[in-house]
Amino acid sequence: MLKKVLIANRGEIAVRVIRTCREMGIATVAVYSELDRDALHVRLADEAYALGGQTAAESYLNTDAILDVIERSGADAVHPGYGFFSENTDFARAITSRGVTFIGPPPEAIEVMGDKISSRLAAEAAGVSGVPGRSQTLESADEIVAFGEEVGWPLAIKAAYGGGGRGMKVVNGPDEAAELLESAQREALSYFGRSECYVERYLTWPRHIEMQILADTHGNTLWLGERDCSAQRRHQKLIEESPAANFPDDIRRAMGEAAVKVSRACGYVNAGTVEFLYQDGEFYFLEMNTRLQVEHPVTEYVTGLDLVEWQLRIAAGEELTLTQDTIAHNGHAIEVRINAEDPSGGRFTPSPGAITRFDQPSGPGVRLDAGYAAGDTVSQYYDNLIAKLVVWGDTREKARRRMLRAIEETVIEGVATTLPADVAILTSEDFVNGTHSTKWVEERLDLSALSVSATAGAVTDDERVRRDVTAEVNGRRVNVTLYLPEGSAVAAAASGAPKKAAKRGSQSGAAATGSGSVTVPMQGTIVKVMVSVGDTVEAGTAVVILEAMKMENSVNADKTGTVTDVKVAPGDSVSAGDIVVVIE
Ligand code: MV4
Repeated sequence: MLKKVLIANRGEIAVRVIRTCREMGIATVAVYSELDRDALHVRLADEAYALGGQTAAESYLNTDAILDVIERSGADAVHPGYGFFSENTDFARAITSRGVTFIGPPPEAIEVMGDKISSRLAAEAAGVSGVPGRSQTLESADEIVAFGEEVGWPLAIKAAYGGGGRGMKVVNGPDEAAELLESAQREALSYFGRSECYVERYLTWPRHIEMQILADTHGNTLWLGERDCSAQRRHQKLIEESPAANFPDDIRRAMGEAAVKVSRACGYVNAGTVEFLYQDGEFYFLEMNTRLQVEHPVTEYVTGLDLVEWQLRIAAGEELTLTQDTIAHNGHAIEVRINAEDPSGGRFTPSPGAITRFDQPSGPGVRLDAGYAAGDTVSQYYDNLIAKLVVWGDTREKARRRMLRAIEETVIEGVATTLPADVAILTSEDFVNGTHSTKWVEERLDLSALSVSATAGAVTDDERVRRDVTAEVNGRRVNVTLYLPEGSAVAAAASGAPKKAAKRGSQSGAAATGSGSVTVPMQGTIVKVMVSVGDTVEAGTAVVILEAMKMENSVNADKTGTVTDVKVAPGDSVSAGDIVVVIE
């Protein structure tokens, strides 16, 4: 078995991995950026090492710093979580060449599934079809027109080397083909560095259903059941569930077997997910996610398995002790993502800041995977997922009601959260009936009346005599407890960090007036520009959408006024601090 695992991640997924390691008696090594010195994953790990830096690029994506910590800590394996290094083959090869185990798939499997054309070809070779289309790069718009005449409209043009929802264009008829091909290629080049695109039929009301698989190094590959992730907005999932509603058993089995074929075709090992679009009783291969996913707990609830435990056991070379017909599929699980975002008016504006109060739900059938506790700060630099709330019930309706009860018990103050939007989804007729699709939140669900404000809770100010201080000794985190005279300057200084954080949070609730030169907080790509010169904007409204680290973030007006300059266009790359819009 593995002895010491370094978790190259932060937030709830780092906490999730640490928990299973502790249960298995495996030592854990956390790494942290300057902003995460006191983060929950750091507090829970056996050892923690500073990476330095604030942004992800400076810290959690700093290969040299992480390789150095691997060496210093003596970790024999690395769990990458999701995001960051989870699908980075250079990183996987770098650690493997040092004799350290990468807790994930072989790099070759990541590569095959890394682009749409090669993954589509691999799936097809295994007898699993994607959406009807052409598995070749488009050379001219005539090919689109010919394909449309053959199979009918609409069609989708997709980036061959893309991912997520970026760069997809819907072509409604032959006259749109040339212009949309050109813009799809231009966007593909700017997002992904390669302009190649291909075409397939466009499904107008699909559900996103994905199949969890587990594969060991002994040739055993099993499917564990599906997750319906159709409740999403701008390719950010909001709610996931298993089993999918109105999803027949024979289709489940066929999808499971298809997922196993795709996994085998790319030599997959470890936990993975095969994504499908499902419409009118047919499913189509979309892509494979070669990592543990955010929504894995719903599968854990219905199967009773610990997916992280199996990742670790598989990485250690163990053989699966399960067989396909002994895998349980009990009851129904639902997960809602609690993000630090303000869903008012359906806008989902990032709401970083200090969490001043966090009352966690509990009781029967409730699981909360949080990356933060009260007093912790959600930084603008990272994914703003605070926690995942997961419930189990023996039927879908019982799980849905249990989720509403658990949300009622949850109180988060200091930052706005997506919970009000989750309640709107869970209580809507389409969700109750299971008739929602991937386009439903954006096209049918009306969130315009939603209005929430980040309430800043009272900051407790009791002076304690005991002081717990975190120090770094040669870059390694150690906790020191000081007992100091009440009211002394040292005692006040030592208690400064949490109080400062709380004050920042309460200020962020108020709409402060800025300079009017709106800047982006991090490096990324502009995906949408919402204002033009001459528009009147109010402080707090989104002016551009910035994509960074696979997340779309809205960048907001910092004051009320008239737009006098727009410095960016969709597809532009920007660096932290770049001015995008000027308001006077
Ligand atoms: C599609 C589609 C309809 N027809 N392909 C968007 C993300 C990318 N990975 C694939 N996506 C889609 N591909 C065809 N031929 C609809 C989507 C889609 C979608 C897919 C999964 C989850 C959410 C989605 C939201 C909008 C569109």
